Amino acid sequence: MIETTLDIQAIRKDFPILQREVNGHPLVYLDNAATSQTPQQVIDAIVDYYQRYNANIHRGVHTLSQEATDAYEAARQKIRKHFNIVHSHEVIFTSGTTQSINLVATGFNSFLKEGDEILVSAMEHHSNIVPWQMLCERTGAVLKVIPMNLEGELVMEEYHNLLTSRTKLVFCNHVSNALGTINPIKEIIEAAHKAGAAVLIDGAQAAAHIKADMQALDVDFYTVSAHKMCGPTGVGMLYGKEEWLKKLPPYQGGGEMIAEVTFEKTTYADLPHKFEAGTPNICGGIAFGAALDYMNSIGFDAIAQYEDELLHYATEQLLAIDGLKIYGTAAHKTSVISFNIEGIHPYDIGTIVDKLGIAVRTGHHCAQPIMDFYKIPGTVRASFSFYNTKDEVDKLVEGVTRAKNMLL
Ligand code: C6P
Repeated sequence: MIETTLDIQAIRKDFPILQREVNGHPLVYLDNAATSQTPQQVIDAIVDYYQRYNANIHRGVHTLSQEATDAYEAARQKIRKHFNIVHSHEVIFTSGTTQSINLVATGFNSFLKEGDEILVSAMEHHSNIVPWQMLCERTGAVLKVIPMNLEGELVMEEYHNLLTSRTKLVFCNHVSNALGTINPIKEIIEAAHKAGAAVLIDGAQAAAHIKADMQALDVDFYTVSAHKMCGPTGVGMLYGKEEWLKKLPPYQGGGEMIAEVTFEKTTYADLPHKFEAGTPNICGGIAFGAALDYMNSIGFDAIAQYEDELLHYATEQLLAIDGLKIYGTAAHKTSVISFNIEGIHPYDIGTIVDKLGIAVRTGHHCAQPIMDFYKIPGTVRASFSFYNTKDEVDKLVEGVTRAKNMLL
C-alpha cells in the first residue's frame, strides 16, 4: 500500500471543530458518512455572504442582489464543472438527496401505469425506497428488489434477469451508506438503458470520495447532499439530463419557477428555475461551491487513495478484536466500516466510545432492509474522511476494546 503524500496535519488545521474536546478527550470524529465536517474556507464563504452581500437572488436590480445572484450562479457552474455536466441548467439546487429523489419520484407520476416495474437495490437508504413505494401506490407500478449477497455486493446476474420491457426505472446508490460498497453503476446504467429504463443514482455517499462524471456515466439522474462533502446542511443537487428535466412537471409551485401567472393559467420558467420554487438556500449553494473548491484543492485521487489506506488499516486493527464482525466486505468499498461484537448491542458500544470523545453512528443507518438481511438490529458504523488519522483509528480500536471488556 502506497503511503499518502497529503499533509494530514496541515489539512486538520483547516477544520476548527477538530481542535475541540468531547467529554474531556480530543474529538475523534468518525461519523463522516452522516455529515462531514466543515473547513474554515467554507465557513468563511458563509460568513462573507452574510457580512457583505446577503440578498435575494434573480429578483433585484440592486447591487447586493446582483452580487448574490452572481455568486449563486457561479456555484452552479462549479457543480457543473465538477460533475462534468453539459449544461448548467441540468444542475437543480435542492435541499439535498432526499428532496432530489422526491422531486423525480413525484415527477414520474404521469409516466407510469399499472404493471410497470421499478427496480431498486437491496442496499438502499430509506430515502431511495420510500419515495418509490409512494410512487407505486399512486400509479400501480410494482417495486422489485435487486438482491445482494453476504459480502454486501449486488447480485448482478439477478439484476440482468429482472430487467424486462416492463422496467421503466432503476434506482441504486453509488455507494451504500451502511456497508460502504461501491456499486457497479456503469454496468447498471448501460443495462437499464438497453432495456429502455431510466436510471437514478443516489450519489449521497459517493460524492465525498469519488468524482462522478455525468457524461461518462450517461446517467439520467444523480443526487448529492453538500453536507456529506464538506459543505453545509440543507443544500444539495439533482442532476438530470435536459431531456428528462424538460419532460418532468414542476415539483413545487411558487415564486421563481414561473414565466407568467394569471388566475386562468400559469406558464413555467425554463430550466433550472422550473424546479427551484421560492427563495432557495442561497448561502448554502454558495458554500457548496466553496466546498467543491476546497476538496478539489486537495484532489479526489489523493483523497481516495488516503481513505483507502485508512480503510485497510482500520479493517485490520478492528478484526484483531475477538468476536468483532464486519458487515460489508465488498471488493470495492469506500472508507466505511459497519461492525458488531457478538453479544453486545451496537448502541452500548457507541455510548461508551462517545465518553472517550469518539463519534460513531449506531443503529440501522436509515437502511433497515440491510439490517433485516443480516438479521441484526443495527451496527456500529465508523466512517473515515481524509482528515482522519491512523492515530484516531487506534483510539477507536482502544475504545471498542474497552467497551467490550466492560460489557462482556
Ligand atoms: N445518510 C447516514 O448517516 P440527506 O439526508 O437528504 O442529505 O441524505 C439522505 C441519504 C440518501 N442516500 C444515502 C445513501 C444516504 O447515506 C443519505 C444520508 C446519512 O448514512 C444520514 S441518514
